[in-house]
Amino acid sequence: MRNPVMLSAGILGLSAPLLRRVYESGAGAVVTKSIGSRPRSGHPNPTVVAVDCGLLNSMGLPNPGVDEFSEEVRSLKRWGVTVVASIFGEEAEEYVEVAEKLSEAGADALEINCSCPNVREVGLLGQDPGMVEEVTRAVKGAVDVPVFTKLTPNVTRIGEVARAAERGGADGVTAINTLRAMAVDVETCRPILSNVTGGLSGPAIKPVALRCVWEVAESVEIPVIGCGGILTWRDAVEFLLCGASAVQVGTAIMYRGLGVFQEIIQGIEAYLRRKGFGGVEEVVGRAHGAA
Ligand code: RRO
Repeated sequence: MRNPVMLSAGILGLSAPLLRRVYESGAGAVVTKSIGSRPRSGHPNPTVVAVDCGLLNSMGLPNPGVDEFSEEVRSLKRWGVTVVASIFGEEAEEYVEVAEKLSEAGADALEINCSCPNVREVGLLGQDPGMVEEVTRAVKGAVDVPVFTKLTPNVTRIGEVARAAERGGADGVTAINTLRAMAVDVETCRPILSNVTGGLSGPAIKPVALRCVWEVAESVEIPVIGCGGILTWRDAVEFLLCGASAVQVGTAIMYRGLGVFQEIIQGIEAYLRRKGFGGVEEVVGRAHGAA
């Protein structure tokens, strides 16, 4: 990666031209929307609602299926984009099928999504350390590229789930996916999302995400990728201090546009200079007293 600020999964992640635009706006790598073995239309509308402190979604894993999406990955690689393919399944075999096809198409790394809050089968998997270990081990055994496992905050002890991913051979863990939440409309007197509940992203979840990154960093030796409510360079540095080696940015695009990547990268560089740090690695985990 040319810098440690990536696009997170789920935002602008279904088409190669859009992902290329994000990369060209400065992201160090782009993570795709989560891809499964077959096409899937997702939940009926409404699937997204802006709430006062972030974005609530219940997309329901819409994606064109791995065979069609492999073409998007091939295009991205022709254009020189660093691509992390996000994958999901209902069991280890399905994850392996998708992992093999997308790494074959040229994905530089894979992110195992076992943490979607909106599809029961996938979300439950990520709450079970045994399943997280099994899926991670199966995917690692099937591909040569680095594998990250993305964790859900919707558990009591996220450090235990991170350790399970590490035992399964993960090269890193991403923390966190969205937080289960809901919104209600006072005029219709009904929940706003068709699926009733959804996943909350954006500024509201940043303190939760920081706590999760802190606990995960204390639990594993492998790198942690921080994600959840990063809008500014200052937010990104907070994640680095808590133990993240890289960060992902998604919902911030809604607030600040694609210029957000350059703003955050240049802000981190200015911070390193002002504080006299030789590089990002001198900041990673420093709040733990480690650096
Ligand atoms: O598609 C979704 O509903 C979705 C997914 Br896969 C995920 O991982 N996180 C999220 O908030 N929404």
